[in-house]
Parts: sequence; structure tokens; C-alpha cells
Amino acid sequence: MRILVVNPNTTASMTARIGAAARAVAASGTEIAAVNPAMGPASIEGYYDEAFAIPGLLEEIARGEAEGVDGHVIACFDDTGLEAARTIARAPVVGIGEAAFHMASLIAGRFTVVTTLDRSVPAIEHNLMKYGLDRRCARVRAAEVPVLALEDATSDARRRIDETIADAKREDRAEAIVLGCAGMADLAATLSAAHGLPVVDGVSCAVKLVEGLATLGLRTSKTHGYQPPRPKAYSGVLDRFAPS
Ligand code: 5HY
Repeated sequence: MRILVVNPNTTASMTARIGAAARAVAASGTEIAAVNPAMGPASIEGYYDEAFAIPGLLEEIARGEAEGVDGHVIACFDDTGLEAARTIARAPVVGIGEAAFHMASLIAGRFTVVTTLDRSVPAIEHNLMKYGLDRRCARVRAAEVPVLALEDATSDARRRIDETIADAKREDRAEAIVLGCAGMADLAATLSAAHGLPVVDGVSCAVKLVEGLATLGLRTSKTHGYQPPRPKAYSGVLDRFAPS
């Protein structure tokens, strides 16, 4: 089995860490291809970055489809471009946010999401409502850590995340923590041990869900919402994305 893991931002070091987290849980027969687009934002922090990450993401998904991958993971916690990716994919496409929400809801009555910046919170709250899991989430908290600070070993990111988890345990009655950034993927085990509750990373959850979907032969439905895009002209610099 071959799974494409796309980091929609363009920071290669983050892609490498995401790939390592994915490979750490992949089954022995699963090959992980971790990629990021050559164009787009260095990190996705809010709606504007998210919009400009989607074209590059979709190019990588289309490439994976052409190569015949068995499934796709979108490794951005906002589930950037998830629905658009599903319209061009026949293989299953799983976002790390949606994956983490579902897995957390199977082991805890209430979970708190700990993400990066305050500006990232509304999109995550919207996704929880869209997926029907908002009632299982006690709160979406921001540790006030820029995404790329997670790439800097000298930053105070870990301290801020620890403090936010402590707040969630004390104030939210959180029974599990969901890490709200792909760049936190390598922190889950140490944070869980330090804080004494399950800490859920979306990258690993998404890999196992894609393996399960592919093994069951469950592919993206092409009736109604995820039908392939209708052929039409796209003008200007987007012309190469025109559906044919
Ligand atoms: C992510 N941004 O997982 C999100 C997290 C966030 O570049 N990768 C990013 O802050 O929304």
C-alpha cells in the first residue's frame, strides 16, 4: 500500500517531521510518500494562508492520483482543501483534523484541542461543527505559538503547549488533548506521559484511518458532492488547474 501525505505549507523540515511521524505508525506493508508543494505559504495561520495553500495541495493530490496511490493524508490541522481534494481523488482523502477528532471521541467523552495561534481557532471550531463533533470538544485553545516556532528548538513552544494542556485539564475537564498542528506530531507521546492523559496526533490517526479505508476498499464517493469538477476554462495564472 502507498499513502501520500501532503504538508500543504512549503516548509520542508516540517514535511520531514510529518513523514517521520507517519512512518512511525505505518504498517509494515505501507509506503509513506511525504511531500509539500513548491508554491504557497511557509506556514498556514488562518484563512488567508489557507486559501493560497490549496492550489499547491491540489497539484500534489492530482499527482498522487496519477501515480495510483491507495490514499491521501492532508497534513494540516485545518484540513486545508479537504473537500476540493476529494472531488479530484478516487482514493480516500483524510484530513488530520477530522481524523484526530474522531479518534479522540472514541477514547474520551470530552477533548480539548490545543492549537498554535488564536487566529487558527475559528476554522477549527467551524470544522468541528461541520463534522458534527463540536459537542465532544470542550474547547479549542491556542498556545500562542507560531507554526514555525515548532521548527525552532530554542523557542518556548513546548513550555506554552505544556501550560495550555495544564489549563485544559484544570478548566475544561478535558479527558484527552488533540494536538492542533501537524508540526506538533512528534510531541504526542512525551506530552501524554508528562500530563497523564491521552494526547492525540492527527498525522498518525489519519495514516491508520487511510490504511483501514484502503484495506476495506472504501474509496471517495463520486455521487453528489465529490463528483469530479466539470470541464471549463480557468483564466490567468490558474489556467493550468482548469478541469478537463
Ligand atoms: C498546520 N498550519 O497543521 C496548521 C496549524 C494551524 O502550517 N500546519 C500549518 O496553526 O492552523
